[in-house]
Amino acid sequence: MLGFISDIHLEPIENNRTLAFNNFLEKASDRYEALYILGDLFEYWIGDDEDNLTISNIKKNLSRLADQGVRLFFIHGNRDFLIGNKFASDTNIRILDDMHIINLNNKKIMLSHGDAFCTDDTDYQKFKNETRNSSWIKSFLKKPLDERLFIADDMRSKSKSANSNKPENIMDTNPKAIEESVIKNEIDILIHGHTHRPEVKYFANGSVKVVLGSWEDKGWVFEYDSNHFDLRSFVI
Ligand SMILES: [Mn+2]
Repeated sequence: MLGFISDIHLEPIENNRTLAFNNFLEKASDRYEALYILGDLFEYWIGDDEDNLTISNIKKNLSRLADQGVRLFFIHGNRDFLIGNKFASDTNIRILDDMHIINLNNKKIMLSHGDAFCTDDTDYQKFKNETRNSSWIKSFLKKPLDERLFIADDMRSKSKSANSNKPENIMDTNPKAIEESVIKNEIDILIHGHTHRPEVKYFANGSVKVVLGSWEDKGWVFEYDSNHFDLRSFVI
């Protein structure tokens, strides 16, 4: 069985989410042959050189899972888009591009964090463009850790106050953008996170959109194997 999760938003504190997620990883090899993490595993990521107890525990548990034979994949979220090659090699996770397509039992499954579909939020898309180019990333990663932490905190509080003034539907995915992508690529199942609005939606042509939930009061995982799928939630 394959497991798909996103939006765990781990912080450097021991809260329910960190406990529940470490617990999930400890048991994951019983259930999954592959685990796909579709972004925002961490609440923020300022570079692979940062270390704290949350990060080291997650790394340890991910690499143990890989040792147990579970294949691990990651797609960047908007919060942890700076996760890089060192994190990937420390944990044996493979980083995939956004909109990666997997072919499974004659089904095409497209994976995304989901923010690329939020095309109505033009301020956010502008910000994303500015921060996802190699020169911005290079100059950010050159700064000392404490300065990067300060910038990340500042970005988070600015985005929080900007988002509180935006109408809800602006921050949701644009249905047209989703449908176009599904139809153009002949996708059977699109799986994404980001919006924190979990749902399974069927399109007229039989394609399915799965939106993963964020780990707050509940944890969420989409489970898929050849003859069934299920968007599962569990109390944490
Ligand atoms: Mn997100």
